[in-house]
Amino acid sequence: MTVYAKPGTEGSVMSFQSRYDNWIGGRWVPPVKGQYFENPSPVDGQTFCEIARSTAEDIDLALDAAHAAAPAWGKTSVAERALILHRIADRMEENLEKIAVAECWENGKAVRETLAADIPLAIDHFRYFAGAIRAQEGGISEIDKDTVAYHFHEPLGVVGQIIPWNFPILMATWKLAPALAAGNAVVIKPAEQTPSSILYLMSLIGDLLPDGVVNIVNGFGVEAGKPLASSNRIRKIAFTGETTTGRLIMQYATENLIPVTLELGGKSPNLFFDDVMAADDGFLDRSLEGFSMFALNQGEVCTCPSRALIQGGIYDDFLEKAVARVKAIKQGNPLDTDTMMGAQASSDQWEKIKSYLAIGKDEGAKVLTGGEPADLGGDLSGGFYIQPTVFAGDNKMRIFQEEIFGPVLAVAPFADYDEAISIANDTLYGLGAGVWSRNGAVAYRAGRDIQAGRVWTNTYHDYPAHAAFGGYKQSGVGRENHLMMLGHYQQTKNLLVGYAQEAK
Ligand code: TXE
Repeated sequence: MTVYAKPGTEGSVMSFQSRYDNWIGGRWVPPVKGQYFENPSPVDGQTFCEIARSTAEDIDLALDAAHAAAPAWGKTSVAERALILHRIADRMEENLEKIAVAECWENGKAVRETLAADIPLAIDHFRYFAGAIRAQEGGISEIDKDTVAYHFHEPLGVVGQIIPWNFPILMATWKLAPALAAGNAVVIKPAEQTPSSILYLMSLIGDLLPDGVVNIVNGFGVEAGKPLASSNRIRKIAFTGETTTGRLIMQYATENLIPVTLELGGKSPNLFFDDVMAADDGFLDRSLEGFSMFALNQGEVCTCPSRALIQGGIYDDFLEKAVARVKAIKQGNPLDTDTMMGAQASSDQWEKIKSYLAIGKDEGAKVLTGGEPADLGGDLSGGFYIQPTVFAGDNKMRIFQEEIFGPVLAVAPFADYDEAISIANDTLYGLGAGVWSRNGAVAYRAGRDIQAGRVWTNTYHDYPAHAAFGGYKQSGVGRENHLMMLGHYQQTKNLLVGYAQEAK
């Protein structure tokens, strides 16, 4: 067990600056209006730095820098861009512990996850797209014996990106790596709840990129996000966040006729068929682990398996074991490597989750465990903690239909396969799902019948860079990760060439 020291205190592996300006054109640039906002850590509720509160003027400066950088960056060879992405990955790996502690302190998530998952996945993402861009090929169509159509991938130019607070570094990486690999210059606006870990990262890797290729402008949604998303100086906008905000982003983009990728909310079902309890072997244990995944990252995951559907024949027995498993989740100081569940990312999110605990109780759902905020006492008493909570109810309840984005699970039984699929699909969302069964045919059919962009089968919450990720229905537009992501950051140039010497 290791307990990391609080950033900036004696023995800590890293410290934040007390104030962060924007990162524009390869240097720190104060906000034009000179305003800053406070950034508290959800671990203890105390402000640890202040952040540029940017407006349209700052977005314009960042767009100027990006436009100045884009032509040259777009013309670099793919080998050169790939090398830079590899160098970024290497630098991050050398500083993994520091970035992991920064991410933990800013977001409240457990350091054992940032060390083992968030930051290693981010590093691998740069490496994956460094390889992907070198392997990408164009195409040739033979129109007739003298005429050839060549297809080239060209960058879009300058792109805008807006990210949320649940995985600050990983979400930045999911957007930056493919955009940069494809040769675009970027203006990115982090979430106001987690503005500093990406700036800390830039202080480590900023020198590896040409000036202006990546620009980071912080601030609030309407003040800084909207001027970026609605600017006619970007050729694409990529967004991750709430579905209602995604709708606005699409409206802004419509005005400028630019492509949009949206990664939005979810209410993912996790299905447990009777046969998971056929024997008390490793498979059952794995399924119980899959059940408890709703609490990973404090439930602040767009694919959080927030609805568990359990077949009638095993409902009581499986649930008894599963609830015991949830009770064993160790909640505590996020800087302690033994801690499995940390703090919710912000006081607003904490309040939202508490309101859903009340809603669930009011609508008659039964609390099987948890159901209250958690007071961890001592230095952590000002932090934003919630007990991992399991409700039993039915799929018409609000706690089954609305995205809570916290460690709150809603459980219901199903009688047979058809009912399982019908409940699973009875949602506005379609981002993720889980299926647990030893029967390959059932698992395969369920995977195809559930209307979601990602269905995990006998596993959950794996995020490899080379598997496509994105939503059906109200969960989004387009995909992230995987080679196909490059296409969202490129446009196709067709050269149609006639080689005939004589007149036609
Ligand atoms: O999201 P917002 P919030 C869900 C989750 C959460 C809820 C609210 O249920 O409880 O959304 O979170 C920027 N123009 N998800 O309020 O507002 C904003 O500054 C341009 C799911 O944080 O969508 C931030 O950078 N930008 C989700 C980003 O959008 C605007 C992850 C996300 O903020 C803007 C996060 C505007 N008008 C929340 N308004 C997931 N799918 O993973 C806001 N922003």
